[in-house]
Amino acid sequence: MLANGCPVELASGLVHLPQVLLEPMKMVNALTPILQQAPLRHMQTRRGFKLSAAMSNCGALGWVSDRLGYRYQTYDPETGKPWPEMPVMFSKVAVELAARAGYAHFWPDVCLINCYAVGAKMALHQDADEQDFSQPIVSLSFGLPVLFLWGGLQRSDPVQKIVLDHSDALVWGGSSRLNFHGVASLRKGNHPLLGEQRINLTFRRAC
Ligand code: MD3
Ligand code: FE
Repeated sequence: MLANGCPVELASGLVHLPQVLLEPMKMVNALTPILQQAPLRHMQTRRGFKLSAAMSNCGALGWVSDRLGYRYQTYDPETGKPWPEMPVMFSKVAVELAARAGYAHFWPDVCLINCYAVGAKMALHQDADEQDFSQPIVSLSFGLPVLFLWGGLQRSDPVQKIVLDHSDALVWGGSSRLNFHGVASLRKGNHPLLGEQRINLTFRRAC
C-alpha cells in the first residue's frame, strides 16, 4: 500500500513522506460513495463566514463548524445521519503512516475530507479540538500541489512553507502538534487525474 521512501523530519514532530502512496487513486475513488452519503459543504464559522474549502467526514466522528463553534460529532448535521464508515483501507494507511513517523498506537476515529477549488485556502489555525494531543494527525494530499504554511505555537511566529503534492503525507505530533498551520490559496492548474482541485484527508483521534 505504501512506497518505501524515506520520511523527512522537517522539524521536531513534523514528518513529510513525499510520494508515499502506491495507489493514491484507490483512496480518491473510495471517496465517491462517502461523498454521496455525506456531500461536501462549505461550513460556517462562528462569525458567519463560510470556509473556502468544502468539507465532509467519514468515521465514528466528524469535525463540524457552525454558528455555535467547532466540535466533533457523531452525525452529519446536513442529513442527521451518522457519518459514513471509514474504509478499512483508510485506517490501515493512516496507522501505517503514523507508525513510520514513530507513533505506534494511533487509531483514527475521524477522517476529515477537505476539498479545495482554485482560490480556496485555509487560514493559519491550531487543531485543538481533540482530546489527546499525544496522538498525531496524519494528512494525505491529492491533486494540485499547494503551499503548506506552518508556524510555531504563537500566531505571530515565523511561517515556513513546503509544497504538498499529489500522494504526499504529513504526520504531525509531539512538540509540533499544536503549531499554527494553514494552506495558501490554491493556484490555478489542471491535475492529470483530479483536474482543477486539491483534496486533503486528515486522520485524527478525536476522543
Ligand atoms: C499541523 N488541513 O484540516 S493538512 C485541517 O491541507 C488542516 O487541508 C490542511 O489544517 C489541509 O485542520 C493542512 C496538514 C496538517 C493537519 C493537521 C495539523 C497540519 C497540522 C495539526 C497540527 C499541526
Ligand atoms: Fe489544521
